[in-house]
Amino acid sequence: MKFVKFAFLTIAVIAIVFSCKRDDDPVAFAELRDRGEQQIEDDAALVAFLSTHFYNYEDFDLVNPESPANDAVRVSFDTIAGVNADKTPLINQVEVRTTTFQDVEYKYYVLKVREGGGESYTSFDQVDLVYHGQLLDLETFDLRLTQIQIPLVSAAASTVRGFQLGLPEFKTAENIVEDENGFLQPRNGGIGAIFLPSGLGYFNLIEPGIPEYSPLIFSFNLFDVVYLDIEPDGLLSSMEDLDNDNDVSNDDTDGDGFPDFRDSDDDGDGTPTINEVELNVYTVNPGEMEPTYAANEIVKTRDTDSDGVTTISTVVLTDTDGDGIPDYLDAN
Ligand SMILES: [Ca+2]
Ligand SMILES: [Ca+2]
Ligand SMILES: [Ca+2]
Ligand SMILES: [Ca+2]
Repeated sequence: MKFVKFAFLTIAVIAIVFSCKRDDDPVAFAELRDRGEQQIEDDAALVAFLSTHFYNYEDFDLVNPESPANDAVRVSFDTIAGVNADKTPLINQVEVRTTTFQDVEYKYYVLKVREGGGESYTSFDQVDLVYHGQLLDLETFDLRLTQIQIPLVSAAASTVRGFQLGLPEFKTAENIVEDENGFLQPRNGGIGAIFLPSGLGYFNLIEPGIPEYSPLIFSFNLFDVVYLDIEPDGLLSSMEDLDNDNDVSNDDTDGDGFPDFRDSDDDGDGTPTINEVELNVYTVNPGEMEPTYAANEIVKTRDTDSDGVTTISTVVLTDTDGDGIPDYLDAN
């Protein structure tokens, strides 16, 4: 479900979670360390943090996570000490995830306060959220209190790997409602945090406020998603991860150095991809039957408006010579 965003909520700023920089930006790197050794150190630091800190779980209605009372509550952290000595440590509440990145086995941690009742998305889409980025000493390196739209992977820049992996575990808001002050508020969006080793963060890259080899904490409230088609060629970026390894940077059908998700002619045969697929848009009124799709027709997006009218956008991967390779990937 798409909702209208007010202009004041859509402040377009480049967030610090982009790890790739423009060519004219100065980039500073610290001396390169061994990824495997750094990971051992980072995981120990993360476990120590999670064992000695708690989050504001008492501010949330965890009996009814979908309660509107949770919608505007942000996750925050504090040390287990003094009057907070009896709090439950994060280590008892997070979920452990593993992933292989740059040939190293990484662990990161996910705190799911609420999964969210809206749409799912992939590591290659654009999320709309508020977030707080902190170091393990709880120093803030980035804070977005108004909604910001961040492409997890785009042609020019990508978020850190841990962000790409962690965010899609949460869903967007289910819908939007007007609050008592007349402002539109997202309802039942994902709320949580991710705790990342430096190897899934900036590693040896030195960013403002982020020393090299810093584990990172991001806490966030999810609102909306845009399914990205970067070039655009009619195929969502998420459809261009041909080997299904959750990485679109290594799928380059014609081997020209431009991965398919930002190559407007994937097979390099001189005919743009968008001319080698068939794009359809269907409008389904309430009570009407869904269209019957072709065998090689893929639904890209489905939006239902407030009148119950659903707009479905699809792409047909035509295969003219019937050899099993769709035309856009078939240079012959
Ligand atoms: Ca595309
Ligand atoms: Ca891939
Ligand atoms: Ca290519
Ligand atoms: Ca082509």
